[in-house]
Amino acid sequence: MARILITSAIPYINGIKHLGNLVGSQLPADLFARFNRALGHEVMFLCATDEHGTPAELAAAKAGKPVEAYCAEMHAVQAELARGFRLSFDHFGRSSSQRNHRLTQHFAGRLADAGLIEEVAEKQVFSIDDNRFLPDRYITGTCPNCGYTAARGDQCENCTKQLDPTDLINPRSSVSGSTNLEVRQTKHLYLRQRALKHKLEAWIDSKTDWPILTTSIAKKWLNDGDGLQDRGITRDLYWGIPVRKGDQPWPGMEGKVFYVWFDAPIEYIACTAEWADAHGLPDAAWERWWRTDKGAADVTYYQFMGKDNVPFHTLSFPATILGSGEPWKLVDYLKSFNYLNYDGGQFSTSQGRGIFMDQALEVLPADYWRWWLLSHAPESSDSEFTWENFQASVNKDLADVLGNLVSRVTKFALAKFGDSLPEGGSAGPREAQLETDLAARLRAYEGFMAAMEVRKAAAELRAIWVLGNEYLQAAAPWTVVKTDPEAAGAMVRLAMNLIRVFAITSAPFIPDASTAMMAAVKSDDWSWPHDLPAALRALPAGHGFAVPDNLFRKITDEERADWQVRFSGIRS
Ligand code: B3M
Ligand code: ZN
Repeated sequence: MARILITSAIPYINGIKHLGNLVGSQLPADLFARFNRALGHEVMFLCATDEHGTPAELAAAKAGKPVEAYCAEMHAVQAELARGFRLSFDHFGRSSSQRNHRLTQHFAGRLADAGLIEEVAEKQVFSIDDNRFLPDRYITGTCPNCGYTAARGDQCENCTKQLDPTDLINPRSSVSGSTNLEVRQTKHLYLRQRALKHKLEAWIDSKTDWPILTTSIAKKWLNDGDGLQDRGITRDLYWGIPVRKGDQPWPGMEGKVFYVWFDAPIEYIACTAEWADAHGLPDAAWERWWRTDKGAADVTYYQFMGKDNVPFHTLSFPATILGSGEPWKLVDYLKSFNYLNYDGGQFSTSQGRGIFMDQALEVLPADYWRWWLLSHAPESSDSEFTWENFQASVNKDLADVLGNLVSRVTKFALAKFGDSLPEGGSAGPREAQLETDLAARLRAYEGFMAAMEVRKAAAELRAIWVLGNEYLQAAAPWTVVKTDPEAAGAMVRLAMNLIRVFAITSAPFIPDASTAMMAAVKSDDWSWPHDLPAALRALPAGHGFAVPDNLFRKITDEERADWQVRFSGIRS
């Protein structure tokens, strides 16, 4: 039994996530966690909300709420949606937790002791009316290069020129629109990442099994242009983790907080501590997942995230860990994703374009979305959601292939043999062939799942369902029963066992349907079919079963057209 630590990128608190966010981290991480649990491994699967920073402050202000209350509410909303999508986190934490405060301050203290923190005096734009420093991207003005009037202080969206806020003509605060701005002196802590470059490089070079998408991004940031930059890890904000050196105050840094990207990945660790606290367990219970000197040496650690998060996980967070000089676990395998697009454009949180998690569940249950999203995961390239494709995939894969198999078998069996499995008959060459084919596909499926090849795993699972259908089609028990009821009975027994095997193997993708299938064959033995011949004989003659409600319904053309219109608009 292996020990497997899995973290999904932690979603920002400021609003409900869209399906592109979901398929880029949390959902594939859940697939992998469920698969490894099904194999009997010890899994710790974590996620949390990423609560700090200017976006959270502004979203709270927009909602007219204190930021603490806003975050608490949105955390509950996101946790509920995660449950709705059946995301099987062992804990869904909060980056604003006291655990994260203490750990973040601890890491900063260790980095300072190691001489890896530098204090840098800076000039920054202060908005007098807003009574706050403004991050570069919250200053708007006219681009000196192209004349675009809504250029941001970090970059002009129109001509892509990188800017300094002081380059802008007629600068104003994007928070309030005020032009009452001045440049003030401030001081920030910088993490001397450049001093860690060789350590980071050696570590990344040792990861020969990482996907190209991951390593190419890491190397680009390590070597491109001026190479790895030292990084400001503090901000002049109210909402965040107060800057302290371990449990000591940090003279000169009063009133400042750590940068959200400094504390967010530390939440992976803090989240595990929150989990232990929630279960009344001692520190040793979470440390055995993270400290190689306290039992984590045999843990394999997997991270899941969208490609835009890769630099922070291959460079910044490892710099924090390596720089601390303490034996914390580093990621072993980093699975990153491209983007999912929406119907000819991009999903966009700011523009409310696409389908958001709450809306998706209002329209259809989780399994439908899980299946489509995972079977179309943007792995080797970006992928696109279209309603036509979604409809086709649901109707064909889920309704026609899997759902139909289950309903046909159970209904036929009930009609001809009553509500328990018939006796007699024996397997012939067709059944032997099915076993061989199925075993081969099952091993391939396991291989793809273990390798986190999500799309290939989905294709293999679909092929497994198809094998079942083809078998039934060729064996035709509904014809055979007229002349040889015992032979038809043997086919039904096998088909019913197939349903159980399909339920177990499909559960990482479509957990609710799997539960319904197990209920239909009245089994609660979820053990993985390592020994397929035995698994196909697990339900004996006389075993009860029930006809379940339709597992999946079809999406009609009217519904599709309706949803297309409903989701084309802008969400407020
Ligand atoms: N919240 C960005 C995102 O959700 C950021 C991830 C943090 S992972 C430590 O894509
Ligand atoms: Zn411009």
